[in-house]
Amino acid sequence: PRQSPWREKYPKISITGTPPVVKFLFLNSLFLPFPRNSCQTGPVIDMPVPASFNDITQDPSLENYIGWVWYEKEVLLPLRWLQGDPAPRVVLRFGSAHYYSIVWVNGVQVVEHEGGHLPFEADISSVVQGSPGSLCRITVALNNTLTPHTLPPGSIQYMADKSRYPKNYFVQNTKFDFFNYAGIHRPVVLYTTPAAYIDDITVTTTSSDSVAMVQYQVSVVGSTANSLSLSLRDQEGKVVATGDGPVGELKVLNPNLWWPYLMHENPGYLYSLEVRMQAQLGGALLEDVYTLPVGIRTVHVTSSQFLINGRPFYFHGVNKHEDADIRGKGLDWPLIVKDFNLLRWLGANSFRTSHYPYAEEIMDLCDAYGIAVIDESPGVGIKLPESFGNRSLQHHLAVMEELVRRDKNRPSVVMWSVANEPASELPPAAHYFKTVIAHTKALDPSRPVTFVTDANYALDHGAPYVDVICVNSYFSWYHDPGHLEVIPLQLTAQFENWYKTYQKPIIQSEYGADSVPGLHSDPPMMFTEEYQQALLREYHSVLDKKRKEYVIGELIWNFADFMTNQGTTRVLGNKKGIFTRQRQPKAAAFVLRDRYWKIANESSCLPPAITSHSLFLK
Ligand code: GCB
Repeated sequence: PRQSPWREKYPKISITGTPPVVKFLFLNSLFLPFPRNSCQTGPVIDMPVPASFNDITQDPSLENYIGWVWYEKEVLLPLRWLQGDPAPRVVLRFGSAHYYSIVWVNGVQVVEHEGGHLPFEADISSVVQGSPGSLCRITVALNNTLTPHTLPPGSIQYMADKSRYPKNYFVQNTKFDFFNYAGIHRPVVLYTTPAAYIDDITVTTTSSDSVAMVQYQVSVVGSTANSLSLSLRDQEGKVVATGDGPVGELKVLNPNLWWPYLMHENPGYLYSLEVRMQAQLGGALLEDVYTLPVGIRTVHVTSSQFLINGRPFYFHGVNKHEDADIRGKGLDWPLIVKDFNLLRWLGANSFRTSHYPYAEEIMDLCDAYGIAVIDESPGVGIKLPESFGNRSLQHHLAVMEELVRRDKNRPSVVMWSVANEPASELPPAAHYFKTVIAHTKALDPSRPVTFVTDANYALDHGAPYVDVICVNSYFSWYHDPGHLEVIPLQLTAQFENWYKTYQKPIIQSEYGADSVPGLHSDPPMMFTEEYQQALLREYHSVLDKKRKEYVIGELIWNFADFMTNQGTTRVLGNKKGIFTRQRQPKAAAFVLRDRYWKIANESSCLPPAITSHSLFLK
């Protein structure tokens, strides 16, 4: 159907995640000053949203483009969004855009946002309500430049040597190992709320065997005279608890707990919390209803264990990337669903959102399937001394606020990771990580906090503040390449040194080897499928000893091959995937699959006859 002022085409945000329908035009108007008039920009090209712009055309300058790009789209809003007394609130929301965004509606600036990977939105009611029936123009200016104070940080290097580089030549340097894809990466939606509306809900849960408590806090904006009622339904639709008011506690008898995949025959159990608000506004009675999925579970960390619902949890999982052919970091439903099927095929119960927050659509499926998540901020590659200063710190705190606000109610999120492989051996890292971690804990006292380190255990200034030590190592790859025989000694020493120093549980948060699918050698040589398998097996034999003590998890680097900057150690990207970028298994995937199912079957929580096939489909 075609849209018209009487037909709603742009879906209200729905908790089930509506596939995107908005397509933007990308305006090829680099470096034009703004505000500007779209008819002055010259030729435009079609640019799908969501997608990275880099790989969409045949133009190499767009692939590696750094600077401002413009998107524009005209839409018609349904008349009923623009009328009424009071009229509804109309909101324009971006799931994420990389990196710095300025948004105008009908030429009026409505929002500015710094940072990719996280949502932002603008109340555009006053702009659109004046002109019912006419087109509404949405314009976005987006800049992907990374500086020492962005997250992730980067730096622009001008090449002044005129004998070697053209005039004004510069490159974007980064200290992370994935392609700096840019564009409007996640769905853009328009939605309405009543003029008085539910702005935020916070839910935490506690439980004993037969009783659970769901603590809630609701904030309403737009009215002070309002009433709130809450009801919690189980998966059969039966109301199991009710409450009222902005703060309170719901009591659930004989709760169905939220369990991770492979830890229970019915993982990912979600209740549904319906919050209903009524408010009097200027003689009108307004009602807003929001339904939040709620998983009842607890998380605790001891000196050697990670407990979910009081039972030891071992992370047998992966690190991922949002990355694919053509669409780059653009959200892609078929890929998302394929990846969850592969995770369950593999017997993986967890992943880390290396190295930035993933799409809400992905997180929804983690909640529903019981995949435990270490939710990582975009704090990757914090290496420059100036990136530990106050300006960077303040931005990092703001990013943690956005991330916690977005994901705090997700049962799948069992730990926050504030950074990956920062230069934590630098003395300013102590104050920096103490502050970021304390702030994150203040925002969310219910979850442990970590960051992922590759620093020497004796020199790391951030480790004193984490709840769990997450350590990355690449023995017999970046160190002693080709020497698989060093792994048992070096990996054992790694674990023992960290544990002796901190007496905190440890996750092997990365390990792995590149392999080019189809390359073979016996004895194994680097870059072959056999070498990747052999390296994994060497790591596993040490992990098997240490997981009986204080090692609480292992996350392979990486789930799938992914694109990086070009360089002498990267052949069309990083090849440490156990799946190719097109999601076909390499030999290592079968090694890992055998291992993960074996570990899952050891758990006393599982029925004995569990097989990969019986749990594959939920
Ligand atoms: C790491 C990084 C990760 C890289 C990986 C590698 O330590 O955390 O982002 O991709 O090593 O393969 O070099």
